[in-house]
Amino acid sequence: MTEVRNNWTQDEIAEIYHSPLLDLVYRAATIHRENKDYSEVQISSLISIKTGGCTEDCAYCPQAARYNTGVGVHAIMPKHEVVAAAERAKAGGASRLCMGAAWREVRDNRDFDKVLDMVKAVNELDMEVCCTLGMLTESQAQRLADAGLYAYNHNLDTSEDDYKRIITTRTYDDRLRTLEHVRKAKITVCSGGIIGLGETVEDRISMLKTLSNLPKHPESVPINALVPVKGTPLADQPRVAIWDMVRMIATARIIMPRTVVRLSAGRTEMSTLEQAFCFMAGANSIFAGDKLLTTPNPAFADDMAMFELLGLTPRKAFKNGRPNEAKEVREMSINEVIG
Ligand code: SAM
Ligand code: DTB
Ligand code: SF4
Repeated sequence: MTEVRNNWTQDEIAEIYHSPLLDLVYRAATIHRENKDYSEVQISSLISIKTGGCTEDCAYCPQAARYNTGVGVHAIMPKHEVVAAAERAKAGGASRLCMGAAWREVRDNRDFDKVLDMVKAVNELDMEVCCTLGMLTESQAQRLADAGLYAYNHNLDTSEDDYKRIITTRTYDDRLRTLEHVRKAKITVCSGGIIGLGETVEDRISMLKTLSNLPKHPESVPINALVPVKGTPLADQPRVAIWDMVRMIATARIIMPRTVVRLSAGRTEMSTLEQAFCFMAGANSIFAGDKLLTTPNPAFADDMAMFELLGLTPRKAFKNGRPNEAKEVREMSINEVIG
């Protein structure tokens, strides 16, 4: 098993990122095979439980109220609809359901009580439940953990230096604080970013440095390619080159060897061959289902055909144990010793 390090430097990561592409992919693939069952790919299904009308100014986001993107504002989805969507996703092979809300932060109100109920209900379906609801306090994270939340998604998006160019309504430290609250509540951490925002390569490397130098690596790191949406300030950004996606995924795989690296937004623009290269480079998770939160995603049947063609199998839920189970606790302590 590859050593888990939490002290990667910018120069070390840059050297990996800039290595000749085939060497980079070969190294990442080798590490992937040493640490993971590389033919297993996690299928996570996304559902937008509260869409649009967000107060934040994230320059990429179609759900920010201040941009004219055509995304309407909806009330929170009823629990029965969420459960029905979860059941459909499970029947299709998804082991995780991620519920997203267009909120700056969670408030202790009736909507949060509804989310807690949804978490309990999806947990009872024996799926890994994930939420992405914006900033959390320590006690909100604990309430989500008590309801059975398995993972919390909270992306860093870009580097600390670049953050102000993309979002002015909160800080990088706000983001890191929420990740601390999630860790403290013993919920697994899902945190990654977006490429194609107009960031420099140094920004990408710096974001990977922040993620890999957290006291414990995130269990999942989503790598999103920007989906440019009309009406947002980043609507005219050029499409991300596939090689940039491959370099990000491979570098993440090498520096965070036990982490699930998710090939996230942007797959509708990628061919099967391009996605195969990303799996080769160490990606072992996707968001599946016809929609991400508000933008399209490949059709489920096409993804299943791709799995068949590439010999990939969907990963089962709770492979690393449930939170607070002996196996998980044991793995955490080994990681902590190594880290
Ligand atoms: N409001 C919460 C938050 O910001 O944490 C949760 C939902 S938010 C839509 C979740 C993540 O989606 C963002 O952090 C960002 O990384 C990603 N995202 C949003 N719009 C995107 C886009 N147009 N292209 C790629 N990723 C996007
Ligand atoms: C993540 O890293 N990507 C997902 C999920 N976490 C919440 C969201 C992608 C959103 C793409 C734009 C949209 O569909 O609105
Ligand atoms: Fe709101 Fe999240 Fe979109 Fe930012 S990314 S505008 S916080 S929904």
